[in-house]
Formats: sequence, structure tokens, C-alpha cells
Amino acid sequence: MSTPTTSRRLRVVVGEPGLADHDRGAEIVARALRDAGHEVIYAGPHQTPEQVVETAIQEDADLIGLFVLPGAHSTLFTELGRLLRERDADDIVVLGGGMIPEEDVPLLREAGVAKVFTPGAPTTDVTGWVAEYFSDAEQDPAPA
Ligand code: B12
Repeated sequence: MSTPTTSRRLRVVVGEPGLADHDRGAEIVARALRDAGHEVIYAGPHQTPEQVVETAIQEDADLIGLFVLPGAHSTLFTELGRLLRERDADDIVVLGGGMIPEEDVPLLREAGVAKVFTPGAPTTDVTGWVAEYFSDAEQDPAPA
């Protein structure tokens, strides 16, 4: 089976909402997405969900990728999902990163997070998942 590719140059907003100061992971992922040919807008740390959504709409983003400090994840992603729906922008795909407990992943999926990557996830897993989701073949729902 050939590796899924996407010729699309996606517009991706990457950031760390809330009080997270662990920006290394998000920066590495931002770099990997850029090296995979996507246009990355790095919103940086200490964003509110409102600011992230505003940036994503203004930048006509295809994808939002957020690192969240544990404990804040369910609140921040739930609010982000609500705002995206409210602004009719819930076609923007949301990815999560950080130390998110496995048992909380279903809740984040419900909040609209398409995929969560936890510490140690190879960046090729992130770029590979994005390529598969936006693959040229056809737009299939995100693999669970
Ligand atoms: C470096 C570090 C710091 C540095 C951060 C430097 C920086 N600029 O990033 C500093 C010193 C600032 C720091 C502070 C704190 N830290 Co700290 N820190 C770490 C440490 C040692 C390494 C984290 C790291 O950089 N990993 C390397 C990067 C590349 O990996 P990553 O962040 O996990 O990212 C990967 C995935 O999560 C995912 N990912 C991450 N972001 C994104 C974004 C997207 C869009 C996607 C798709 C994927 C993705 O993909 C990345 C690549 O695999 C970890 C321990 C550890 N080994 O993990 C503790 C740790 C994360 N810290 C911890 C804590 C508690 C704190 C403090 C609260 C301590 C304190 N009391 O002050 C503060 C909080 C500060 C804050 N407000 O955020 C705890 C968290 C515990 C928990 N369960 O939440 C850890 C696990 C240490 C521990 N064992 O207790 N920390």
C-alpha cells in the first residue's frame, strides 16, 4: 500500500493555549509540519481559545494544532470546539498534543479533537496522520 500523500499545502495554526510554558513540543511539531510542505502560523503560548479561533479564521486555516498543559486539556479543547461551531468554522481540523491521559482522549474526541499525540510521538506520526487525513486519494473520516 503506498504511503498516503497530500499535495495540498495546508494552512496550520499551532499554539499553546492557557498557561503552558512547554513550547518545545509544539515548536518541533510546527517545524515538522513546515518541513512537510505546509504553511505554519505559530500563534505561540498563552493564547485563549478565542484568540486561537480568531487567528485560525483570519488565516483561513485548514488545521489547528495545540499543545496543552495537562489538567487544562478538557476545558480548553471543549471551549475551542464550542467556539469553532459557534463561528461556523468547525470544518477546521483540530489536533492535540501534550501529556493527555489516555482515559481523557474520548472526551477530547467528543469535543472535536481529531487526534491526540502524546510525549514521545515521532513527528513523522503527526505529519503522516495529516497526510492521510488530507490525502489526495479521497477525504475519508480520520482513522480512530
Ligand atoms: C523541558 C521541561 C520543562 C521546561 C519547558 C521548556 C520549554 N520551553 O518547552 C520548563 C522548565 C519551563 C518546565 C516547566 C514546568 N514543568 Co516541565 N517538563 C519538561 C520536560 C523535562 C521535557 C518536556 C519536553 O520538552 N519534551 C520534549 C518535547 C519535544 O516533547 P513533548 O513536549 O512531549 O511534545 C511531544 C508530544 O507531546 C506531542 N506534542 C507536543 N505539542 C504538540 C502540539 C501539536 C499540535 C501536536 C500535534 C503534538 C504535540 O508531540 C511532541 C513530539 O513528540 C518534561 C518531562 C518529560 N520528559 O517529558 C517535564 C514536565 C512536562 N513538566 C512538568 C511540570 C509539572 C512542570 C511545571 C509545572 C513544574 C513547576 N512546578 O513549575 C512547570 C510548568 C510551566 C508551565 N506553565 O508550563 C511535568 C508535567 C506532569 C504532568 N503530568 O503534567 C513533567 C512531565 C515532569 C514530571 N515528570 O513531572 N518544564
